[in-house]
Amino acid sequence: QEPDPALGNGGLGRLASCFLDSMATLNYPAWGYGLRYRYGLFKQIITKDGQEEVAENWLEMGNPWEIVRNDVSYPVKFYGKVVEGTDGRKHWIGGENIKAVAHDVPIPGYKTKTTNNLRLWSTTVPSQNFDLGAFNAGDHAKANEAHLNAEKICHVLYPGDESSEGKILRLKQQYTLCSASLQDIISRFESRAGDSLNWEDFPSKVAVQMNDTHPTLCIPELMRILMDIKGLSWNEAWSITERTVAYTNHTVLPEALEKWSLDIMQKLLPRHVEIIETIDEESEEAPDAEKEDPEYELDPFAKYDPQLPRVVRMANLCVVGGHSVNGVAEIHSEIVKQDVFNSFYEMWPTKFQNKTNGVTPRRWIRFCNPELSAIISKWIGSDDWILNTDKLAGLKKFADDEDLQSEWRTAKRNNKMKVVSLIRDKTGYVVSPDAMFDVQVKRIHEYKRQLLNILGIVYRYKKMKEMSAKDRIKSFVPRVCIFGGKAFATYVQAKRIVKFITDVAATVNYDPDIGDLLKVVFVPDYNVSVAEKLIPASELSQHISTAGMEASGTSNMKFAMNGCILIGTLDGANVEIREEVGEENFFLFGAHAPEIAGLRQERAEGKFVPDPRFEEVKEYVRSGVFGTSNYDELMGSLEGNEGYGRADYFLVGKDFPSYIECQEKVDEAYRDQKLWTRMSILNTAGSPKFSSDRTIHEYAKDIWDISPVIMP
Ligand code: DL6
Repeated sequence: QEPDPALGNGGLGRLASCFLDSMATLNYPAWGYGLRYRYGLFKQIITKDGQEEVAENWLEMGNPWEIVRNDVSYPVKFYGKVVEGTDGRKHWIGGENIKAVAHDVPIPGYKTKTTNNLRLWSTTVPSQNFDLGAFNAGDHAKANEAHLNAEKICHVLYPGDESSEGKILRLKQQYTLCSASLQDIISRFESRAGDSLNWEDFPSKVAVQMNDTHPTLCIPELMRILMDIKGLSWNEAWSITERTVAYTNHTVLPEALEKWSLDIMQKLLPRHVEIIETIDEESEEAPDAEKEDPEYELDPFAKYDPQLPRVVRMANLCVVGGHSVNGVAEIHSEIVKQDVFNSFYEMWPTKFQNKTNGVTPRRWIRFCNPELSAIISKWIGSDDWILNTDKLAGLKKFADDEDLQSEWRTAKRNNKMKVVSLIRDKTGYVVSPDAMFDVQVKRIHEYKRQLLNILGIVYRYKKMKEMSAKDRIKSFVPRVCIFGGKAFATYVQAKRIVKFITDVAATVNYDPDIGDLLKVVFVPDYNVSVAEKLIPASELSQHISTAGMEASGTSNMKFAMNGCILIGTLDGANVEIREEVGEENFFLFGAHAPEIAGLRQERAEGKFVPDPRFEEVKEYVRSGVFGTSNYDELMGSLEGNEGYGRADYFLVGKDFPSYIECQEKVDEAYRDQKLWTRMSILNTAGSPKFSSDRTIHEYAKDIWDISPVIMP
């Protein structure tokens, strides 16, 4: 009955959850660290004006799954200054002092006694910081100031960072996570080593995997602790840090690669800036091959534009400081090597690896789809597949078996019935379980191209309206088109897309000419619990990002495992899913990654000639069919109208014709239910690779150098 923990944002955090499940199940001695956000990101409410955000108070009723460890807490400092002590060491003194307190969430493995730990930090003040004098003098606000300052660090995930207060808060969050977690790791290392403490052993006992760049400060923080507190030399500390820390890159979008203002960092973390500057100087010995591409030049500081304030590029620091850098799908890891971090790659080719993401089959088949799980176990002959997904391949030989096909369809239909109720409860819309369930659920982002999907739906609707009732029924397969996902609160274009989808729904769903032939639904507040219902009920799912922009995607894997057929571009893990399930069981469309730069150039030069069907659909939207909202900004952004956007940067117009043609093939395939069920079975049978167990074995072997430890 408890709500979902509001600890994450999208695929990045959910991947970490799957990894925790796999690490425990496979008996790897590995912990997760994070912040215990009181309100998470936000709760999404859909109104006639689009998305609204309210605080997500997931801890309102307490959290029965955590153990508060008041005995495990660490001091964390901000601001202050650095002085050199008589001992020759640097001392970071003064400033603001807070305390991070551990909250432990046990992560039990499946069919093993191993239970690992997810340690989440909450922030408060050391008790002596309560200003009793001010309180008794009636200045309650002043007395509470320190508390509020400390506690707000863990109030929300991704606090708005347009203001400088917001930026400082985010940096405080990142540093709190790194500092408290490293102090915790080091204290365990020291207490286990006892009298035979030898810092040289540290990298063979500890591996720190930085999940994207938010924990980058682990690098200077580990250096600081080793040098300033434990008394090691720079060279000793650097060698230990480098061998301990590794980095996973989860995005190549330039705007998502974190850059921190040196000014802010200097004030908040003066000792860390000294350390980063020394790392920078040392790394300058390496050849600077990046002159033509200053955005990604080697050193962690952007010096290329003297007009701009200096920033620290966190990803560069991770690459310099870590012993391993990995992308999260084959195509993404290639882009990391050949493009984003090419000069680093040329210098340190062996540092770069690929670790294709995965998802846990325990949650994403066995738990969320019990009916399909029972069918799989029956036909494979055991439930071993839950621990060994390779066994799923055993379904292949039954793909055309009529009995399996009939059981498979019944399970899908029952799952669809549950979603019919969910949709009615959450949106009021009544949809038919006989229609194809076509789903796109993920964060709302221009590169993920929900706009391409909804414009495809608008095109379909327009064609339906132009036909006689008889032709309409003959020409189109009935569909329920389901969307879900949050737009970041300050991402205006993403919020316009949400509003547009709900406007289309409000017109189409009440059109008596259309009936059950087409329904459009936006499920509010998409989260893991909603995904657990939608994914098992889906028949077609959309993974339609501009090629090269989605690092991996993980819901694509969950859908495929649950016998849902994908329509997608050659991007992220789609590429590998298509290879595994067979190209005839995947609906492919769109431009390929190596073409994208050229296509953008073509647009910029005004050489792109849009398909007449794309012009037609935009015109239709502008004609006001979906209400009086002004869609000029949205449609204008697809036209290279400089006033509105970046000349269809995400190439919706370019891919539109191949997308709608591909959707026609989807209809055709769905009409043949035997063929469709075969494709569905082969998707499940082709998904063994996408278990996070496989991914975790690879991290353990290639990066962490650890083996399973079976608890006695
Ligand atoms: O690797 C997990 C997940 C990928 O599946 C998605 O493709 C990718 O977009 C996501 N990346 C991020 C990066 N975020 N930031 N900041 O969320 O990672």
